[in-house]
Amino acid sequence: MDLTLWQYQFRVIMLGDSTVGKSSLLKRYTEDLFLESINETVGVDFYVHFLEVQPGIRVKLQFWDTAGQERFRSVTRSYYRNSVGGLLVFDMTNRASFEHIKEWHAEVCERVQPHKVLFVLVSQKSDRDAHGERMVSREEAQKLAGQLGMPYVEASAKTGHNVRDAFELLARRIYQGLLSGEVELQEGWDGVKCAAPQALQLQRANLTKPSTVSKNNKKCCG
Ligand SMILES: Nc1nc2c(ncn2[C@@H]2O[C@H](COP(=O)(O)OP(=O)(O)OP(=O)(O)O)[C@@H](O)[C@H]2O)c(=O)[nH]1
Ligand SMILES: [Mg+2]
Repeated sequence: MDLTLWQYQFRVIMLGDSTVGKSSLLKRYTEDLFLESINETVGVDFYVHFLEVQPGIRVKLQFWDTAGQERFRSVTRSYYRNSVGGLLVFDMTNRASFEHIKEWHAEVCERVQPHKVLFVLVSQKSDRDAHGERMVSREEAQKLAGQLGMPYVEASAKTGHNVRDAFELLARRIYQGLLSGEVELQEGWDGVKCAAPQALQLQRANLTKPSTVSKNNKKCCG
């Protein structure tokens, strides 16, 4: 079997201040590696991972790992528009990185209109909570995620805690958005690619069809 075969391709962007651990999250997810000293990202890096979102439905996840440093902002901004999903990352031991999340979110939303990016909020470096270094409580981060309308996950690229969950929660959210019509394929937009658009139409139609099970039940119960 050709392992590069996919039904869908989702483009996902990593966003958040410098040193929060965006590249480390991606390294852990795609290579199961963690490096204590890792180079800062210069401009944008690129990662790929394949995921089965449901049996038989294979998705190619293309990640754009942006540099958190302000001096690269004009480069990273050019990647917002063609992203369907984003991981908004802060470091739970760095209060300022949490306070900047609203700004990252507002900046992306403003620039992608009329498109929409689906997000997950990630509180990174959860391994440091055990050492009493947490500066952002779960409750306040959850409250912010609620206000911004996105799920919240606490993760550690160092231990691997919840890393897969964070990425896959986002991938499944995008897939559900596609099936429900919340996410639409559009000419000239590269956030989502679909190998067989007719198959998607069929899946959507099947979802909206009244269930035959309930019909049968009615008949049987009279
Ligand atoms: N303790 C701990 N350290 C981490 C974790 N994730 C990343 N780090 C460390 O944090 C530092 C910065 O990590 P990066 O992944 O380069 O951060 P980044 O967000 O990609 O930074 P930019 O590329 O500059 O935007 C490195 O020294 C990592 O080893 C984690 O989960 N726990
Ligand atoms: Mg980086």
